[in-house]
Amino acid sequence: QDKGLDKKEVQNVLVEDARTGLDVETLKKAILNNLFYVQGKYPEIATRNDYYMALAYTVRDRLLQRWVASVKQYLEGKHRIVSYLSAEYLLGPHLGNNLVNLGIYKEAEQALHEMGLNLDWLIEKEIEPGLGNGGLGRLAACYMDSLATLEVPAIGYGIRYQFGIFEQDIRDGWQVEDTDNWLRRGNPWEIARREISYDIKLGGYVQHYMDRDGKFRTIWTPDLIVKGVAYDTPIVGYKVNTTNTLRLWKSEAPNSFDFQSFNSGDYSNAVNQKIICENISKVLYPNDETRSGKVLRLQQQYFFVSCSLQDMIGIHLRQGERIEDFQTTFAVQLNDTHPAVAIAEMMRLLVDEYDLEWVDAWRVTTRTFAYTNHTLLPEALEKWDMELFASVLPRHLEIIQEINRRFLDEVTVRVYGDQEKISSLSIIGEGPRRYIKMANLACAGSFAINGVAALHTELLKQTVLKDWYALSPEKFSNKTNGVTPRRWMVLSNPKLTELISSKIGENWIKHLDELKNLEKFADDPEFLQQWMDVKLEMKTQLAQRIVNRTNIKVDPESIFDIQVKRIHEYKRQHLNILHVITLYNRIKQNPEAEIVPRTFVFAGKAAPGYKQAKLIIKLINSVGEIVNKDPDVKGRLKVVFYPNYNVTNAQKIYPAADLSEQISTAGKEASGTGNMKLSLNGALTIGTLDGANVEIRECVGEENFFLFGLTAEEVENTKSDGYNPFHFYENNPNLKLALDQISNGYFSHLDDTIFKDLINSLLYDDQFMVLADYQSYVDCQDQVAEAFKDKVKWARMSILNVARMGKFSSDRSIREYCDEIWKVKSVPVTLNGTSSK
Ligand code: CR1
Repeated sequence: QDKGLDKKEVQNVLVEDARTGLDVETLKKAILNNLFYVQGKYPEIATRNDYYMALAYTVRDRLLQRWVASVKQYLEGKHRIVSYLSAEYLLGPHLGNNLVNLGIYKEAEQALHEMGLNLDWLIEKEIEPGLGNGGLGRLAACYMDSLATLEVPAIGYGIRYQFGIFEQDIRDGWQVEDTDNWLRRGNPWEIARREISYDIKLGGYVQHYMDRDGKFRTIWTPDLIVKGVAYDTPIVGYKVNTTNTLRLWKSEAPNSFDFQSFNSGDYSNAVNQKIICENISKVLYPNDETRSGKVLRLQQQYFFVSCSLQDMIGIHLRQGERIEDFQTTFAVQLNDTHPAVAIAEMMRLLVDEYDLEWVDAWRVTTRTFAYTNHTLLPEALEKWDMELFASVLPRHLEIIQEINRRFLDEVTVRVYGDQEKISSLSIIGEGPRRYIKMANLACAGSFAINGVAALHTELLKQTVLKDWYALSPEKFSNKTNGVTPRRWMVLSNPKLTELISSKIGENWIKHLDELKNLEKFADDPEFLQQWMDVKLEMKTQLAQRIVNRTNIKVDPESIFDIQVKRIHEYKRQHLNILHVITLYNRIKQNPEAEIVPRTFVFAGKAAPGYKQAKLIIKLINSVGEIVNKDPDVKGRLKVVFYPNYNVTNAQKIYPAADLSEQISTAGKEASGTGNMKLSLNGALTIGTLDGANVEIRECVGEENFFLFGLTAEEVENTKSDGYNPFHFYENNPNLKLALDQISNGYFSHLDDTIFKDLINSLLYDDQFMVLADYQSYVDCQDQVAEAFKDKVKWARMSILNVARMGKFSSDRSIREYCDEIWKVKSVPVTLNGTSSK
């Protein structure tokens, strides 16, 4: 026996070896070690990418150590695990974020510096995984960060798309899409778990028979089987050991795939089958808040949901638990309806595969799932044509019909046979073609339903889910969205982070409410000056990027007026551009007019099939072309469309914003999260009473928020009173001039056809009340300009905004989900006897 050996000593030696140590010297050694043994290079011939990979593996080793400790700890006790089901995760680059969360950013910077390298260059080498469209996917990523930071056991499940959201280029002012081959240089952040895989059936037919014991049995004979393979990415919390798993499924041809028997020696057909299998996780659908009734999309949804549920059941049973108690091991959150087929799949697994009685299976299912709704837009509500659905998931159609039959039986009594209510609650829609309503499936099968901002939840209860609310009010609650201050402040805005911490310490990074301690410095002249200095520096950096990327020179002293988000009519980028044109016309009418210099920055992708959104991009660029080069303007106005908006670019843009444009038609933006990130980075908001704007304004104070426009209620009333946009056009000369210029080709080399559809839809339909809100918006913008003239006062408002944004941390959101929906507790993970760095 090695009695003389001090066990503690040995442990310390082991963990401080080159694989896991966190000090500068050890990091240096580890980087070189990985450069040599993973990349197979020595320093003289290593490329920048080799060094990026060496550093990434160095970081990954440290993540793995915590990951293993987390898994071990989770399996040792009995803890309820959060399972987040999301078709999208918009993660953003990992390297910088992992360095921040491990608490070794400075150390890594120093280590590289001593090796003659620069951390920023390596960070810029990373291609971000763009596995999401916009807010919904980014929210999932912020929530994964907060779950780990709050030490909550959690697994995120999704799809490992080989191609994420398209890359956007602008050519001749138009959006051009290019494929996003994000895996082309490999991915050091994932671990392929070849041993974790499941077979997924698709298509075919169903047979029922009675077995010898008189029990009804079901056999589903598919016409295709695909295999889902797990790819795991560790998600480490901020300065804690907790490292959760993001498990993304890749589709492949199954092992047993045998082209001999499958198609008697038809080799090319066999290859085709392989391609069909791999196609399922090939590409992310690039639509945001619109649905596409494509078979492949339903296959994607079912594929990842079935893999995930089979995986969870395996984890549950391996703990020695009974299948009937599944809900004690997992709380499963449905991120919108994209994974809602999980409710039918859970029933299938329990009834067909695990032999539970229907009522017992339904009890387990309805104690497992909770559903978050992310939009009120009717075009986003997922509906599947019943025949199409049956061709992909024949067994699930039967199950949904049975769920619906039992459900409507119960409901009929409760609504006293009110046919209108019954058909509104039915999971199956009637009409010339029958269809399946995924939101209704989600509501029927979930124990909790939530919206993503206070106003949104109220509108849900009053409109789209009205009858559901009447039926089960206790299921409903609001969970206002939040964003992670780690990525959106510490990583993206280190200067502001440092300045804030110099006054109030670093606690705010995990307890964002503590930002309120900044309020007492809002009148401190030195602090005000430092605040303005940081903002100017960030603006100068963005100006440099803008000129590099677009050749447009902008003035860092001007107002940086920023609207960055997906391009959509309801978000009203065209309202913003009408204001630009209005300012331009003021200058043209009087070149000496007093105009506070502004730089308008737009960024965002349009769904490739969304014509009006693409036209809006073209309009922004066309107006920019005229305004930016007009000598009368004397550089006072600049319009920039920054291409390829993604997480990487967002991190560079937010810190430089003075003004945050949150100008959606009231009642349309469920929450917004860009509004939170911009305000947290010191921008003041101009916005409508929509989504989380309402709560942001409540927090920052109405005197620090530029409010305009109709309320959600006024929008509805205006519409039901017979809204006539043409009336606004005829009666407002500035508005008329701007619209006429667009249609006449003033901004498009006299081509008077390009913007016709856009203008017609504004003049004769204007669903999103652009014309109704125009004057209120322009007036409000005039107040913005006036306020900006007093730089110190503006800075004071900016500080107060930041100080009062504490509520909008995703930590707060996740705490609410944990306490009120999931009923899960944190499980601190210890490493060498401690639970945090
Ligand atoms: C909403 O439009 C919200 C995010 C996250 C979007 C946006 O207002 O902030 O979700 N909805 O909750 C969406 O993508 C499919 O619906």
